[in-house]
Amino acid sequence: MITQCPIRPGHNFTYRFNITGQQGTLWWHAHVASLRASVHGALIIRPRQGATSYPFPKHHREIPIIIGEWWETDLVQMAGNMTDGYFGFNPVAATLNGKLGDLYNCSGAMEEGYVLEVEPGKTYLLRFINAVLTSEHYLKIAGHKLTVVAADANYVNPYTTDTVAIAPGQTLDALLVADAPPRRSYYMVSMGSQPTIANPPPPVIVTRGTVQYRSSSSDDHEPAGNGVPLPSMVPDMPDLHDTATSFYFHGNLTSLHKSRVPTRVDEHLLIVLSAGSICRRGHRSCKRSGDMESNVLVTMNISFELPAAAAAAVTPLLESHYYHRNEPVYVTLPDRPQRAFNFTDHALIPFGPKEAALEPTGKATTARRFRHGMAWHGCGGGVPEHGRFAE
Ligand SMILES: [Cu+2]
Repeated sequence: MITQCPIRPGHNFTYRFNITGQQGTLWWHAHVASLRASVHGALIIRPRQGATSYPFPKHHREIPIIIGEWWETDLVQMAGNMTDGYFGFNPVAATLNGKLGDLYNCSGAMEEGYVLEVEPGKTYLLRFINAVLTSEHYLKIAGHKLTVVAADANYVNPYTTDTVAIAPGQTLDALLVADAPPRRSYYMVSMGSQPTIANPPPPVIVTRGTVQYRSSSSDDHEPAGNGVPLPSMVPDMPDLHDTATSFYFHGNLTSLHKSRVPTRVDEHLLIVLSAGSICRRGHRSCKRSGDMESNVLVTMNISFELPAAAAAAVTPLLESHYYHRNEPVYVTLPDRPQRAFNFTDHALIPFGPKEAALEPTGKATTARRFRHGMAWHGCGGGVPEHGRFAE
């Protein structure tokens, strides 16, 4: 509903677009309701000059690895319920390239896991995509390190780590050198982190595949010593509620290219990513803080409303902007949050009446016009109390 109406079932749509200044991994996905959980795929942008122009050591093969989720919920209905303020939905499992892995036993037998076959001594470019709906994932491969070389189709200064943190929607390209003893296999584990400790706790969503070494001579596959095969090596995962690992991981990613920071600023905006509430059924006042009289809304100073609800005709936002300028379809995205307070002070807002007073917000179909070439300074922050929306 920004640049086009949804593609109807059985119809198709061709996108033609220029890719400028980006190389690496992106992904495509459905944007209706929560359908992106199951309708998605990798989009790989290779350098036009060929493989020799990668700014990192040569790799033998490249392999996309999509972290996904298994839902047993109607994803369209779920999005409707979330719009209604009900957020109690969870996936039942995670997947690596569509495979559940041996931690799951859905049909009476251990589920198949994703297998990454490698040759000793070779280097692999793994293109990780986090296609889950809301969870950041911690991913580790036992006995191996990963060197991150790109994030979201931008090269980064190579960063070597044993744990990668990948936010929902994010991509990371990382080099894996197959340099571990080849006689055993190694688990690749991906686990959804939980920034806040909730009551009741949501299920732990974790999946695993294996890295296996292909041998040149048959005796490499012989079990070690007394005939018992070595068990797959398991990585030590970060704590489920550990947020520091993600903080340091992302803090250590720096762009390979020098970026030019504008020295002149034309407009200042204070944009707060937060959660507020509105009263149900158009009431002016109501009980808040989770009461059923109000709905929870995520906001960027204001919450988003689909243009269909604001205008009589269903017109994508950009189209209505260009062709129907006089129709009051959208309002300007506000410069500041509706209520200002110390957004970083945990103690300021206990869950209760004090928070209820700060919660009221609004929703609208908003657009903001910027002059081409102008610089704007956006200063933003999240509200830690609403950790469930921290993504
Ligand atoms: Cu999207």
